[in-house]
Amino acid sequence: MRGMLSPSLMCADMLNLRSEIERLDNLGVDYVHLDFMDGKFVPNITLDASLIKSVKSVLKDMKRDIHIMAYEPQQYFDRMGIGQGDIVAVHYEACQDVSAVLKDISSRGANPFLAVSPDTKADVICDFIDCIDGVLVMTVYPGFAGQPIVEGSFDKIKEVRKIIDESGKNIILEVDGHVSWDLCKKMRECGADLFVAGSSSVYSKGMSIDDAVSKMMELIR
Ligand code: S6P
Ligand code: MG
Repeated sequence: MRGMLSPSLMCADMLNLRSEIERLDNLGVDYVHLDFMDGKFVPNITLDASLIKSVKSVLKDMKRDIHIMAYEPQQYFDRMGIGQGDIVAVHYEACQDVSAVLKDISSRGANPFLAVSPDTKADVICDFIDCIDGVLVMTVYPGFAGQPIVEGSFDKIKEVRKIIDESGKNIILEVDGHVSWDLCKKMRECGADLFVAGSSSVYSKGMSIDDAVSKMMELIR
Protein backbone atom coordinates (compact mmCIF):
# COMPACT_ATOMS: atom_id res chain seq x y z
CA MET A 1 0.00 0.00 0.00
CA ARG A 2 1.34 3.48 -0.78
CA GLY A 3 1.99 5.85 2.13
CA MET A 4 -0.87 8.28 2.73
CA LEU A 5 -1.01 11.60 4.52
CA SER A 6 -3.55 12.96 7.01
CA PRO A 7 -2.68 16.44 8.33
CA SER A 8 -4.19 17.15 11.75
CA LEU A 9 -6.59 20.10 11.61
CA MET A 10 -6.20 20.86 15.32
CA CYS A 11 -2.69 22.09 14.43
CA ALA A 12 -3.88 24.36 11.59
CA ASP A 13 -4.72 28.08 11.76
CA MET A 14 -8.08 27.98 13.58
CA LEU A 15 -9.11 31.39 12.25
CA ASN A 16 -8.72 30.26 8.65
CA LEU A 17 -9.92 26.68 8.68
CA ARG A 18 -11.83 26.80 5.40
CA SER A 19 -8.86 28.00 3.37
CA GLU A 20 -6.52 25.62 5.21
CA ILE A 21 -8.75 22.66 4.29
CA GLU A 22 -9.13 23.76 0.66
CA ARG A 23 -5.36 24.22 0.37
CA LEU A 24 -4.71 20.63 1.53
CA ASP A 25 -7.39 19.31 -0.83
CA ASN A 26 -5.85 21.16 -3.79
CA LEU A 27 -2.42 19.74 -2.92
CA GLY A 28 -3.75 16.20 -3.38
CA VAL A 29 -3.65 15.24 0.30
CA ASP A 30 -5.51 11.96 1.00
CA TYR A 31 -7.23 12.70 4.31
CA VAL A 32 -7.79 15.50 6.79
CA HIS A 33 -7.39 14.29 10.39
CA LEU A 34 -10.16 15.56 12.66
CA ASP A 35 -9.64 15.10 16.39
CA PHE A 36 -12.70 15.01 18.61
CA MET A 37 -12.30 14.96 22.41
CA ASP A 38 -14.85 14.84 25.24
CA GLY A 39 -12.76 16.30 28.06
CA LYS A 40 -13.24 13.02 29.98
CA PHE A 41 -11.50 10.23 28.08
CA VAL A 42 -8.79 12.81 27.50
CA PRO A 43 -8.30 16.06 29.47
CA ASN A 44 -8.84 18.39 26.51
CA ILE A 45 -11.44 19.58 23.97
CA THR A 46 -10.68 20.37 20.33
CA LEU A 47 -12.87 20.31 17.23
CA ASP A 48 -16.57 19.95 17.94
CA ALA A 49 -19.00 17.56 16.26
CA SER A 50 -20.82 20.22 14.21
CA LEU A 51 -17.53 21.60 12.90
CA ILE A 52 -16.49 18.07 11.89
CA LYS A 53 -19.82 17.76 10.05
CA SER A 54 -19.32 21.10 8.28
CA VAL A 55 -15.87 20.07 7.03
CA LYS A 56 -17.58 17.51 4.80
CA SER A 57 -19.33 20.22 2.79
CA VAL A 58 -16.07 21.87 1.65
CA LEU A 59 -14.17 18.73 0.61
CA LYS A 60 -13.46 18.02 -3.06
CA ASP A 61 -11.27 14.89 -3.25
CA MET A 62 -9.91 14.72 0.28
CA LYS A 63 -11.68 12.49 2.81
CA ARG A 64 -12.35 12.85 6.52
CA ASP A 65 -10.22 10.88 8.98
CA ILE A 66 -12.17 11.29 12.22
CA HIS A 67 -10.40 10.31 15.45
CA ILE A 68 -12.81 10.19 18.37
CA MET A 69 -11.15 10.39 21.77
CA ALA A 70 -14.37 10.08 23.78
CA TYR A 71 -16.27 7.54 25.83
CA GLU A 72 -19.11 5.79 23.99
CA PRO A 73 -18.31 7.53 20.69
CA GLN A 74 -21.47 6.31 18.95
CA GLN A 75 -23.45 9.10 20.64
CA TYR A 76 -21.70 11.62 18.32
CA PHE A 77 -22.03 9.82 14.97
CA ASP A 78 -25.25 11.53 13.86
CA ARG A 79 -23.96 14.98 14.81
CA MET A 80 -20.79 14.37 12.81
CA GLY A 81 -22.77 13.21 9.77
CA ILE A 82 -20.74 10.04 9.51
CA GLY A 83 -21.12 8.25 6.19
CA GLN A 84 -19.55 6.90 2.99
CA GLY A 85 -15.81 7.52 2.61
CA ASP A 86 -15.13 8.59 6.20
CA ILE A 87 -12.54 6.91 8.37
CA VAL A 88 -13.90 6.76 11.90
CA ALA A 89 -11.43 5.70 14.59
CA VAL A 90 -12.77 4.84 18.04
CA HIS A 91 -10.68 3.91 21.06
CA TYR A 92 -10.56 0.35 22.35
CA GLU A 93 -10.30 1.82 25.86
CA ALA A 94 -13.41 4.00 25.47
CA CYS A 95 -16.14 1.60 24.31
CA GLN A 96 -18.11 -0.82 26.45
CA ASP A 97 -19.07 -2.90 23.42
CA VAL A 98 -16.30 -2.36 20.86
CA SER A 99 -17.80 -4.70 18.21
CA ALA A 100 -21.18 -2.96 18.30
CA VAL A 101 -19.57 0.45 17.82
CA LEU A 102 -17.44 -0.79 14.89
CA LYS A 103 -20.53 -2.36 13.28
CA ASP A 104 -22.46 0.88 13.72
CA ILE A 105 -19.71 2.69 11.76
CA SER A 106 -19.83 0.09 8.96
CA SER A 107 -23.62 0.25 8.79
CA ARG A 108 -23.29 3.97 7.94
CA GLY A 109 -21.00 3.17 5.00
CA ALA A 110 -17.91 4.52 6.77
CA ASN A 111 -14.60 2.74 7.47
CA PRO A 112 -14.19 1.58 11.07
CA PHE A 113 -10.73 1.94 12.61
CA LEU A 114 -9.76 0.74 16.08
CA ALA A 115 -7.49 3.17 17.95
CA VAL A 116 -5.13 1.92 20.64
CA SER A 117 -3.52 4.15 23.26
CA PRO A 118 0.18 3.68 24.10
CA ASP A 119 -0.45 1.57 27.23
CA THR A 120 -2.80 -0.84 25.43
CA LYS A 121 -1.28 -4.04 24.08
CA ALA A 122 -1.20 -4.49 20.31
CA ASP A 123 -2.90 -7.89 20.41
CA VAL A 124 -6.25 -6.47 21.59
CA ILE A 125 -6.98 -5.84 17.91
CA CYS A 126 -7.07 -9.59 17.18
CA ASP A 127 -10.65 -9.99 18.45
CA PHE A 128 -11.90 -7.30 16.06
CA ILE A 129 -9.85 -8.06 12.96
CA ASP A 130 -12.94 -9.10 10.96
CA CYS A 131 -14.79 -5.85 11.57
CA ILE A 132 -12.11 -3.20 11.03
CA ASP A 133 -10.68 -1.42 7.98
CA GLY A 134 -7.81 0.06 9.96
CA VAL A 135 -5.86 0.30 13.20
CA LEU A 136 -4.79 3.67 14.60
CA VAL A 137 -1.65 3.30 16.71
CA MET A 138 -1.24 6.25 19.07
CA THR A 139 2.45 7.03 19.40
CA VAL A 140 1.77 9.77 21.98
CA TYR A 141 -0.80 9.82 24.80
CA PRO A 142 -4.05 11.06 23.26
CA GLY A 143 -5.14 14.60 24.12
CA PHE A 144 -2.50 17.05 22.95
CA ALA A 145 -0.31 17.95 19.99
CA GLY A 146 3.40 18.63 20.39
CA GLN A 147 4.31 15.69 22.64
CA PRO A 148 7.39 13.46 22.39
CA ILE A 149 6.99 9.96 20.98
CA VAL A 150 6.26 7.27 23.58
CA GLU A 151 9.03 4.72 24.05
CA GLY A 152 8.28 1.38 22.47
CA SER A 153 6.17 2.86 19.67
CA PHE A 154 8.26 1.38 16.84
CA ASP A 155 7.93 -2.13 18.28
CA LYS A 156 4.20 -1.58 18.69
CA ILE A 157 3.86 -0.55 15.01
CA LYS A 158 5.80 -3.67 13.96
CA GLU A 159 3.64 -5.87 16.14
CA VAL A 160 0.41 -4.46 14.70
CA ARG A 161 1.84 -4.82 11.18
CA LYS A 162 2.55 -8.50 11.86
CA ILE A 163 -0.98 -9.13 13.16
CA ILE A 164 -2.45 -7.41 10.08
CA ASP A 165 -0.22 -9.32 7.66
CA GLU A 166 -1.00 -12.64 9.31
CA SER A 167 -4.73 -11.91 9.04
CA GLY A 168 -4.35 -11.67 5.24
CA LYS A 169 -6.74 -8.70 5.27
CA ASN A 170 -6.34 -5.34 3.63
CA ILE A 171 -6.23 -3.30 6.84
CA ILE A 172 -4.67 0.19 6.99
CA LEU A 173 -2.13 0.93 9.75
CA GLU A 174 -2.36 4.57 10.81
CA VAL A 175 0.12 6.29 13.13
CA ASP A 176 -0.74 9.38 15.16
CA GLY A 177 1.58 11.37 17.41
CA HIS A 178 4.96 12.98 16.83
CA VAL A 179 5.10 11.87 13.20
CA SER A 180 8.14 14.08 12.65
CA TRP A 181 10.41 14.66 9.67
CA ASP A 182 13.00 12.49 11.42
CA LEU A 183 10.77 9.63 12.52
CA CYS A 184 8.23 9.20 9.72
CA LYS A 185 10.57 7.15 7.54
CA LYS A 186 11.28 4.73 10.36
CA MET A 187 7.54 4.47 11.05
CA ARG A 188 7.07 3.62 7.37
CA GLU A 189 9.77 0.94 7.59
CA CYS A 190 7.99 -0.52 10.64
CA GLY A 191 4.84 -0.88 8.53
CA ALA A 192 2.75 2.29 8.84
CA ASP A 193 0.53 3.24 5.85
CA LEU A 194 -1.28 6.39 6.94
CA PHE A 195 0.52 9.25 8.71
CA VAL A 196 -1.10 11.94 10.85
CA ALA A 197 1.02 15.03 10.43
CA GLY A 198 0.90 17.78 13.04
CA SER A 199 3.20 20.20 14.78
CA SER A 200 6.24 17.91 14.33
CA SER A 201 6.10 18.09 10.54
CA VAL A 202 3.54 19.66 8.21
CA TYR A 203 2.53 22.33 10.75
CA SER A 204 6.02 23.10 12.02
CA LYS A 205 7.04 26.73 11.84
CA GLY A 206 9.09 28.26 9.04
CA MET A 207 7.83 26.24 6.08
CA SER A 208 4.94 26.85 3.70
CA ILE A 209 2.19 24.25 3.78
CA ASP A 210 2.83 23.50 0.08
CA ASP A 211 6.51 22.70 0.72
CA ALA A 212 5.76 20.80 3.91
CA VAL A 213 3.14 18.57 2.26
CA SER A 214 5.35 17.71 -0.70
CA LYS A 215 8.33 16.99 1.58
CA MET A 216 6.18 14.72 3.74
CA MET A 217 4.66 12.91 0.75
CA GLU A 218 8.16 12.24 -0.54
CA LEU A 219 9.32 10.84 2.83
CA ILE A 220 6.39 8.45 3.34
CA ARG A 221 6.07 7.23 -0.24
C1 S6P B 1 -3.50 13.97 19.84
C2 S6P B 1 -4.21 13.92 18.53
C3 S6P B 1 -3.29 14.02 17.37
C4 S6P B 1 -2.53 15.32 17.23
C5 S6P B 1 -1.22 15.06 16.53
C6 S6P B 1 -0.44 16.27 16.40
O1 S6P B 1 -4.36 13.60 20.82
O2 S6P B 1 -4.93 12.72 18.40
O3 S6P B 1 -3.95 13.73 16.17
O4 S6P B 1 -3.27 16.24 16.55
O5 S6P B 1 -0.52 14.12 17.28
O6 S6P B 1 0.78 15.98 15.83
P1 S6P B 1 2.15 16.28 16.59
O7 S6P B 1 3.17 16.21 15.52
O8 S6P B 1 2.03 17.62 17.21
O9 S6P B 1 2.28 15.18 17.60
MG1 MG C 1 -5.56 12.22 16.38
